[in-house]
Amino acid sequence: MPDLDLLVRDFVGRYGRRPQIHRAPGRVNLIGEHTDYNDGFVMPAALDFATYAAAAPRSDRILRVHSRARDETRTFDLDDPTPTPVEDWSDYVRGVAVMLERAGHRLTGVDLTLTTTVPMGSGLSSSAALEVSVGHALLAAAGVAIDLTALALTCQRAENEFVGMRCGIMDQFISCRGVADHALMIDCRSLEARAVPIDPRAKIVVVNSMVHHQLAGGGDYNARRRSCEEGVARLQDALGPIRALRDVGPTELEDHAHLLDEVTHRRCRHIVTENERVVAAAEALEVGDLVTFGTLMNASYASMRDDYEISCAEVDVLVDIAQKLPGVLGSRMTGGGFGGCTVSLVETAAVGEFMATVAASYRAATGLDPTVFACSPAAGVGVVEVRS
Ligand code: GAF
Repeated sequence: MPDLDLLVRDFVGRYGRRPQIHRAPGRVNLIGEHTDYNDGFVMPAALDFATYAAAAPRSDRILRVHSRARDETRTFDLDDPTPTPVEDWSDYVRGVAVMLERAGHRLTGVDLTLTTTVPMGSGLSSSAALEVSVGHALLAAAGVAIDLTALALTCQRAENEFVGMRCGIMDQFISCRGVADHALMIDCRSLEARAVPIDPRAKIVVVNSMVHHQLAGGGDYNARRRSCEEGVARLQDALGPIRALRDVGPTELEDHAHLLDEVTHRRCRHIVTENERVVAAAEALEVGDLVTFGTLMNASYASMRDDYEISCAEVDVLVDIAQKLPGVLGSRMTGGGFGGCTVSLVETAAVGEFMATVAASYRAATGLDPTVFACSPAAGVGVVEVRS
């Protein structure tokens, strides 16, 4: 938790009145990577790391937003007829405002100050935490009753259509609807979600590889998405009107592999097998079968590395170290990929030793100094009371 008194004092000093504070968490995904935009299944948990938006309404239609992390302020007019991205952090703020208005909400001007504890560019969904905290603040300032699933969809749209990153719904959904001490098994087609408790015999440990992860431009990420669309287009000829890779099973895919080029086949194989792994993993966690859950995490990683090709050399080293340490049930990269963080499920009694050993071994192997966090799943977006 950042110093919220300081955030309030900063806000009062800057804008001359008291704010309401909106907190939206980052996330770690336990299993189900790149399946969300294929209408499939994912299983993330919200984190203690969060973005905090201090906000107070104005009497006009101006949005003024200060980022404490960057020490920069931007001002937008909600009545600007041609809002244009400027390719920095403020696009997430403006994009959310634009999409909320397009969804039919009449916003009021707002003064905002942002602060965050989500490590940026580390695959823990700092962008969604920013979008959701701002969206929640803007709706509250306008006096609109907040539907959390609709807010998640609007924030995703801001990222897809304003920022230009064709992300799925996972990050915004978990930031809106996360449940403390639980992961969410989300069906990204129906948007139904069930909360699965994290077994107290194990802890989620996140390790930041310190290899920078940059998805905002969308290049490699969007290319993976295009491969999936290409796969669907080709398989449709044989399988009939399938809407997404969600509608294809592993056997069906193999039976029609000749319709796909080698790379597209591997991309599709990751998605269809990953969907099966998520379903099995949720069932395993629900019956307390942590060994099966961990084995599925390891298989998910192999598939991300070999078929989807979204890992990198340093993360391969980190996962390899983690998977061999005592008490580790499973370990994999989490998030969009190309660097960022790993997630490991570690027996509670072994967590202390794991945290020390994984850091030292990774440092020795790569010269990089990782950060390591033991995490307890947090709740989704909400207002935080500050008494001072
Ligand atoms: C990023 C995206 F934003 C998500 O929608 C998801 O696709 C994830 O990468 C990969 O699982 O975080």
